[in-house]
Amino acid sequence: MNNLIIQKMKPIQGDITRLKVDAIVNAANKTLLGGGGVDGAIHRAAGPQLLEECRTLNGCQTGEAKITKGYNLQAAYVIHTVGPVYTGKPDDSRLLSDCYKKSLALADEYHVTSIAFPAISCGIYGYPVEKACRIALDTTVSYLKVNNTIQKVFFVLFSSSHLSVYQAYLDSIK
Ligand code: AR6
Repeated sequence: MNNLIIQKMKPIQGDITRLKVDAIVNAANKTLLGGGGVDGAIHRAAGPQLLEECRTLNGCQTGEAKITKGYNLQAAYVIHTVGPVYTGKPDDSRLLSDCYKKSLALADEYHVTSIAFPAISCGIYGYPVEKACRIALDTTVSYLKVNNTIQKVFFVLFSSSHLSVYQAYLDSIK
């Protein structure tokens, strides 16, 4: 059972803005009006229409997700989610798990079959990647066990060290 699910999940190294998938996920902030890191890269690649649509959304709470079109991206949709700023408190993991759950549920609602996640909260928001990786992968496995629309989930890591962390954890839960 786990193996069939895990075959749908693929960690890769690269730039998420270049991926040909139905939806890419943005690690945004509560304003949804752009920022640094992957958020800045997605807005640059999608073009100014993305910001225009984001302005109509009235922001987003931590652990929630909202969807827009992808504009100049290869992806049809961008799912914007707001990860927690890492504090070391129990709420961190719940909120980070919510980001994955809510993003996957929104993707399903829009009949998305392939989706790509960055390492939400692992940059500017300071979440240790070893901890965040377990939450990302465990939450996705649980979701895919009970929802069959999404066929492929990419985890797009910027560095080879982050890729190794993801690959090792995925191998350990096979
Ligand atoms: N493709 C894939 N991963 C990337 C890319 C890319 N093009 N660019 C960066 N990363 P961060 P956060 C990695 O800081 O921690 C923004 O200003 C990066 O190496 O983008 O959730 C928002 O507006 C790291 O591993 O997101 C918020 O204010 C991961 O993506 C704040 O940053 C996430 O790093 C959100 O912080």
